[in-house]
Amino acid sequence: MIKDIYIEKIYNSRKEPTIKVILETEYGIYCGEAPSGASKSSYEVKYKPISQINKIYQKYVNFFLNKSENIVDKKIHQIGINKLGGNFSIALSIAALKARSKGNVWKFLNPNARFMPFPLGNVMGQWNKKSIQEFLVCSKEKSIEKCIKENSEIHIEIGNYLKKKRLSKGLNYEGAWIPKFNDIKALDLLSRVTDNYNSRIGIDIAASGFYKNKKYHYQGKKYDKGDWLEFIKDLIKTYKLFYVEDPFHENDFESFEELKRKTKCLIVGDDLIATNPDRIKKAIKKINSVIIKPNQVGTVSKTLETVKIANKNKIKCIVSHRSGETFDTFIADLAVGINAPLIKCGIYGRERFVKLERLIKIWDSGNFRMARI
Ligand code: 2PG
Ligand code: MG
Repeated sequence: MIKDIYIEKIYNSRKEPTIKVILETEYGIYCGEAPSGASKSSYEVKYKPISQINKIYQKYVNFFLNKSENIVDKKIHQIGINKLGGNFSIALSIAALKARSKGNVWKFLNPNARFMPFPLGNVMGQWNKKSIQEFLVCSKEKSIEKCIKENSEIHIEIGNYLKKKRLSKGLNYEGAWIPKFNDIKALDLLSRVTDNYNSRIGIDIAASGFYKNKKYHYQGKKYDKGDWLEFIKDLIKTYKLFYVEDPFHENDFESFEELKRKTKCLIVGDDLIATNPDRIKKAIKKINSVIIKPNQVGTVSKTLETVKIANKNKIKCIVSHRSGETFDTFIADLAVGINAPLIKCGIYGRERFVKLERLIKIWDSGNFRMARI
């Protein structure tokens, strides 16, 4: 039973204001926090400005007070996420699930969960919308602690190299190094470094960011969709990529399908699906993996609907952080509880690391082994 609800303005890793919802129940106090994206899909639910949240809270808080935490998501959908705002909805929904599970979300979602997702770490990245957005590593070690350690070592080694050569522009939103050189050089460096580790390379192209007038405007050149597909296929082959996220713009289901047919790589839909059950229904047999970001769709129950459709259709779920993150560790529990083979939550920065720490804690609490990808 929800005895009281409070809201608090907090700041995400980008120092933007966001919202924390605090639920007081008969079993204790549970919180949920709303992260925020920078490169968003147009199919995501919309956030309300923080200045309006207090008014929304006043208007709707009575719908939830003295009700069971079990019906929070149902009530959110009755009211409508467009009225509550995606930020208020997701923070409330996460807090309610934590209350339902008395803080042990992964166990509540799946008491028999035994597999630990492999962490995908952001090592390099750009923020100019004309290049590949993220260069990722994923250790193949046999325990979560070893995987985290190896991802961190690669992050440190790349950082040291860039700083020594004066080729670093600092860190981006996800705590990854921004190199002063182009994507091909970044991939060359990453593959040289990872050769000495038990690791794999992935990228998030976030291709919607540079798709305009039916062409991909990439590093001074224009590609039509056929040429672009060949370019990505070559990258996968040359750099032995195991993971490619959003290689095409958010409406091009067909190219995702074609690329999936032509390679063994994980072809991952992020902006394409926006964690939306209706969008994943359209992507069956077209992608082999999907990004799961609960704040894209506004409630945990809608997120789990998308996961269910993905699992039924052998689409792998990759739980992911947002570029503007909070200290909430919910996505770590979610990844374990839904049996996700991968979790993308960065390497560097406290908001990222608390999620990895939570995974270590879960690992230590039971009999886990690393997932099968
Ligand atoms: C992505 C993310 C997370 P954002 O595209 O996958 O790294 O970025 O949260 O800005 O959408
Ligand atoms: Mg992405």
